[in-house]
Amino acid sequence: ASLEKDYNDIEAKQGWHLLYHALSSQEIRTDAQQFDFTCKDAKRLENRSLNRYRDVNPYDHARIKLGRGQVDYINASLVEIPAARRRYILTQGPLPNTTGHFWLLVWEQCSRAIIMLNKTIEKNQIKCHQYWPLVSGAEDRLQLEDVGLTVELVSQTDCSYYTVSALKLTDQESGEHREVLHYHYTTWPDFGIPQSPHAFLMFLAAVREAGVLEESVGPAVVHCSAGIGRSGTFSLVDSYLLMLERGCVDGQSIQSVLLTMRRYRMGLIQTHEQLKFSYQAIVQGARSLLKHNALCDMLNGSGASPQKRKLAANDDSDDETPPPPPPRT
Ligand code: PTR
Ligand code: PTR
Ligand code: PTR
Repeated sequence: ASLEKDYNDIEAKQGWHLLYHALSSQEIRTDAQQFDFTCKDAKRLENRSLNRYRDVNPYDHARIKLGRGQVDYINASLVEIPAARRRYILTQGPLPNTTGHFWLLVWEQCSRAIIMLNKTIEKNQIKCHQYWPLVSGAEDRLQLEDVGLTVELVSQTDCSYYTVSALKLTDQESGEHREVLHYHYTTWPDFGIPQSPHAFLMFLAAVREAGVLEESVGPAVVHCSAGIGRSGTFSLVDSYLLMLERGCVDGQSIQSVLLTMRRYRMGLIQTHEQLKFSYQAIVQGARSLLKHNALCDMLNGSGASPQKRKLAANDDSDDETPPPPPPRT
């Protein structure tokens, strides 16, 4: 209830823009003294071509180092939210020359899933390399010579606004292989928001149901183009809802959790609309929690087929789900 009150208060004051910018200056003011917020490794000459954007870099203290191979650098950060007992790897969309590094990261960190929130081409520009195979079968597998891995498409399920692929990642040296799930949200523009909180929550529930965010497996890899705007929105909503589910919010506001997450990777959430959307998704997710006790139950029962979820996603006004917060402008 206090969440909704917070939301309505900010909305009544048209306060999203102000709040968003206040958070960004607070990020810079309070945290610089406490943490080692340098990005020295990202700025090394030999690593320059490994960054997609010159202004989006991993902090040294939270960057993930690659083990084997010649390069230990990748633009990726380990984001931890102890209160939610969640960890994610947030990273940029791979470049042609970092695709091997990306898959090595997935292999070495034992990630079970990749959550991709962008399209490879947006506004007529390449925003991410086509780093996974689109055609199934061993003949069409991706060979990553530089890191000794191959990636094969095993199966693919289209759920209208997102696609789930099962990929088989094999270590050439040992012959060991693992399944990695690829969740691709295909309708979330950069610097924009998903079509509705409900659609987003359905996607989140599908990811959760697969168990790939659990503590018992390696952290999921979450990326968009820069790995901060959309990836930050996804992780904040998932974490805060989890804190509500576990009853361990303990007075922490959504803003304070976002600020904590920004200590691990800069710039998480890129616009005031994304911030507002995060609140909407959390408020709506929390309402269904009150009714059903778990987010997944809101989505027409656990074990629902992707097709059933798709149908429900197109119907934002179904009886099960209370009306969303006031529409965005
Ligand atoms: N953005 C370029 C690409 O996508 O290919 C690569 C690039 C990387 C460009 C880093 C500039 C970069 O920053 P700097 O000029 O600081 O090396
Ligand atoms: N588990 C998925 C399925 O059953 O469709 C996809 C999958 C199947 C993934 C096999 C990897 C697989 O390889 P292996 O069983 O040899 O690990
Ligand atoms: N300097 C780039 C820009 O402003 O275009 C960096 C950037 C690009 C930042 C995309 C965020 C972006 O969005 P996302 O993190 O959602 O891919």
